[in-house]
Amino acid sequence: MKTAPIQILSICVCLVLLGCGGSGGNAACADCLIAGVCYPAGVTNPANSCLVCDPASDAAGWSDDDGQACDDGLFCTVQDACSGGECRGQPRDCSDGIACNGAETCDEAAGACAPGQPTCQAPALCDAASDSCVMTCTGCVIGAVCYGQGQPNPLNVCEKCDPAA
Ligand SMILES: [Ca+2]
Repeated sequence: MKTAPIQILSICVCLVLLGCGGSGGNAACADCLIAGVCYPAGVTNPANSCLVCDPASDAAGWSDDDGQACDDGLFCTVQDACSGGECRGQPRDCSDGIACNGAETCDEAAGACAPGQPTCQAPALCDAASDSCVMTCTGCVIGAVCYGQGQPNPLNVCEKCDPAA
C-alpha cells in the first residue's frame, strides 16, 4: 500500500543517513520504509536479528533472513539459526554418557543441565566410572551415584570428588 509522498516526507526518520534520500521507487527512502522509518538495504531489524531490509523482496516491511546465525537467548538450545524470520535452535544434549545415573534433562530456568534419576535398585549405587550398579563405593556417594576419587562432576567440570573434603 502506497502512502502519499508528502506524508512520507513528514514521517520518514533517517536512522542511518545512507538509507535516505535515494532514487528508489520512493522519493524519500531508497530502500525500506517500515513504520515511518527508512532503513538501508542489509540492515537488520533492531528488535529481531532474523529480519533484514531487502528492498528487492519487500520495500515496505522486513524480510526473513533465514540461515543466519543468531542467538535465541536460551540455554537449552544450541546451533541457533534464523528460520522463517525467527531465531530457533536445536535442543541441547545434556546427556553425560552414563546410563545408570539416569537421563539428564535441561533446566532452562536454572540455565544448566539437571541430573537424572539413578536406575540402580537401592541399596545399590550407580558407579559413574564403570556405568554399572555396585554395592560399595570407595569415592563419593552423591545422589545415589558413586564417583571415584578425583572424578569430575559430569554436570560441572569445576567440581570433583574428594572423599577427604
Ligand atoms: Ca546419564
